[in-house]
Amino acid sequence: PVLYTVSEGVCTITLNRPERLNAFNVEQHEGFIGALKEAARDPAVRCVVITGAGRGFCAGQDLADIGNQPIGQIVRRYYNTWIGLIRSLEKPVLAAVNGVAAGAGVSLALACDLVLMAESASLVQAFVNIGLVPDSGASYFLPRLIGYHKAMELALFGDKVSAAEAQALGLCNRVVPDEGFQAAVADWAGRLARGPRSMGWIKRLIGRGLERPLDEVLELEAHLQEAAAASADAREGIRAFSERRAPNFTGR
Ligand code: LHQ
Repeated sequence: PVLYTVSEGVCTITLNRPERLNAFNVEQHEGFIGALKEAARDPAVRCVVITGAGRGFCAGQDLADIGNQPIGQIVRRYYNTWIGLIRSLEKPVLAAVNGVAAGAGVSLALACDLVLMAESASLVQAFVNIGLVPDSGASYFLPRLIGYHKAMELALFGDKVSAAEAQALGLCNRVVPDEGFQAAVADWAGRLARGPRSMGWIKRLIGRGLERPLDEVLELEAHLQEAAAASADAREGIRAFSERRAPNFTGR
């Protein structure tokens, strides 16, 4: 239920249960977790794209295939695990939201570092519609991204938010016409895959910047600047600048 490809530094992970709008069952969770671990480990992977097969991105939990584990255990063992893997992966992760995202499918997109939406895609905080609560980080990401009152509006009413509204609210970076969507994703992914090693450290820093107090973030900046400056890519970047040419980064 998960497709995995690597090409020119771009790892594409495709949720692949299109008849259920790529809703999660246990097999898809396990495939997704395995794919994220492999992308983190493989030095040939410089950035990760997460997308969905067919007309949907991800409809959250498969409500017809919840399995027999207690719900709390499913959330902890699967959803919380892959949210943690996306955030701790030291490579940029791009959500290519090709179609509707609902419930934990929205959380998945919001946990990524960049979010592109096709014009016909939409986001639904579906949890309340079935009497549940936001999970997979929705209650962390939503108020940080759009503020308390908008987060409450979305979470309490569970209405469909169009791609255009999502962009106006700050829930995605860009909206792209459907016919140009794959090209726009490939363009951003290619730029990320040609970027320097420091992109992974930038991710760690901006993430900590959201969560931690200033003195701690200042210290982490000093620490990671030391690591970055010692990297082959920074040496190449500084050399290329003085030679007035484009740098050729290798991700090391
Ligand atoms: C689905 C689903 C789906 C199964 C569409 N499951 N079949 C964590 C842990 C444990 C428990 C609970 O939850 C969680 C976290 C969560 O994610 S809770 C939230 C779960 N997700 C939802 O409640 C979303 C339910 N789906 C919808 O509201 C709509 O399907 C959306 C808005 C996503 C799309 O609407 P439409 O574009 O109108 O498509 P559709 O409703 O016709 O769906 C197409 C097919 O996909 C349909 O099957 P069918 O056999 O009739 O073609 C749906 O039954 C199926 N499907 N979502 N989550």
